[in-house]
Amino acid sequence: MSGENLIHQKNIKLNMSRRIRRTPFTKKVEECGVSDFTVVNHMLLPKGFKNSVEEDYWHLRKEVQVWDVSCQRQVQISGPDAEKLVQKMTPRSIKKMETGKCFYIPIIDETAGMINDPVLLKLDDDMFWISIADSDILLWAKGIALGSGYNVEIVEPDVYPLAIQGPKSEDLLVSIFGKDIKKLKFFNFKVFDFLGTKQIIARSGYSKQDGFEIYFKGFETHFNEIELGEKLWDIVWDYGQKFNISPGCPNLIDRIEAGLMSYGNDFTRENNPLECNLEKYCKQEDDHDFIGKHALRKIQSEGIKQQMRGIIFDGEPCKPIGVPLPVYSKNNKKIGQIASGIYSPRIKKNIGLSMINRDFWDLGNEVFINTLNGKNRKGIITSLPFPD
Ligand code: THG
Repeated sequence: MSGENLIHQKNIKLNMSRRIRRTPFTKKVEECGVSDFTVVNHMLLPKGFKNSVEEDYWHLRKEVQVWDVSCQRQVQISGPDAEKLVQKMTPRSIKKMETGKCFYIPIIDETAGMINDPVLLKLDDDMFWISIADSDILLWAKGIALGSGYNVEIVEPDVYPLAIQGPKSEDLLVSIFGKDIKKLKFFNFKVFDFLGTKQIIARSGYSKQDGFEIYFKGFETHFNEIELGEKLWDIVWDYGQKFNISPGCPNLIDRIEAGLMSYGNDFTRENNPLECNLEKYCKQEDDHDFIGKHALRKIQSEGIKQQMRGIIFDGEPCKPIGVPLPVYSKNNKKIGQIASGIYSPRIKKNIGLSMINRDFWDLGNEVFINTLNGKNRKGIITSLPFPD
C-alpha cells in the first residue's frame, strides 16, 4: 500500500521471556510464517502473516481462518457465591442467564470507568468464565471477593481459545466435530468431544463474519505426553485445506467496520460504558447491586459528554494507525482522537473509531483529521457498525 507512513516504527525487537507467555499454538503459528506479535494479557497474540491486512480481510470475508486468540484469558469464578461476585462486577443483569450462554458484559470501577469488556460464559449455576480483554481482571475479582468475604475460588484455568472465523467456518467445524455444530446459535456454547477430551465450542468471535471459538483445554495437563493443542491445530489445518483455510488474526479492517472496540486502544478506564455505546447492558430497571452503580446512574441522569462514533475520512490510504490521530471541528476545536484506523478497500476510504464530543457527534457532521505530517483530512461522522 502506498501513501504516507502513519506509524514511526524502527526495526526494534521485543525480547521474549517467561512473562510474555507462549500459547499451545505458538509453534504452529511460527511455522505458518507469523510476521509480528503483540502482547495481550501477558501473552502473545499474532498480528499478521505473509499477506497484507487487506488480503487477509478479503480472505476472511470469503473463506475461513484459524486464529490463535489464547490471550483471551479466562478468569474462572466458581463456588457458592460465584454468581453473586460476577453480578457485583457488571451493570448487566445475569439473573436470567442460562447455562450454555455467552454474554458481552461491561466491567466498571466505582467511578463507572471501564475496567474491561469481556465475554461471560455460564458453565453452571456456580461456575463462570470471564473471557477477558487486556486488563488484569483476576486481581480485581480476587480483591472484591476478599473485601466482601465471598466464598469463591478464582483461577486462570488451563484454557486457550482458538477462533475459527469466516463464512466457511461452520462447514469446516461440522467436518471435524459433527452436525451438532449447526445447532449452535450466536453467543451459545456446547461441549464437544475431541480425541477423548471435552472441549467447549461457542459461536462467537472478534469479527463480523460467522465464526466459532474453541476454548481449548489441556495444554498443561497434556504437557510431555501429547501436545494436544498442536494436534487440534493440525486437525483444523488439515480439514481446512478443502475450505481454503489460512492462518489469521483479528483483522483491523473487519473489526473497525464491525464497530468492535479494543480495550486500551479505543477506550480505557477514563471512559464509561455509555460513552462506549454499551447502554443496552446498563438498564436502569436492572436493580441489582454492582460496583459503580451510583456513579453510573448519576451519569445516566446527567448525560454523557462524548461517545464512540465511526469516521470515514479522505486522503491517501492509511496504514494501521500506531499513534492516535487528533480529530478537529471546522472551527479547529479538538473533539476526539482516532486510535483505531485504517483504509477500507470496500468503502474505498479511510475509516476509524473515535470518541467524539457531544456537540459534534451527529451523523453526517464534517470533521478534520490531523495525520502525522500535519495535513488536514476531511472526514464525516458515521454510525457503528459502518454501513454495508
Ligand atoms: N471472544 C472471546 N473473548 C474476548 C473477545 C472475543 N475477550 C476480549 C474481547 N474479545 C472482548 N470484546 C468483545 C467485543 C465484542 C464482542 C465480543 C468481544 C461481540 N459482540 C457482539 C456485537 O457487538 O454484535 C455481540 C454482543 C452480544 O450479543 O452480547 O461479539 O472476541 N471469547
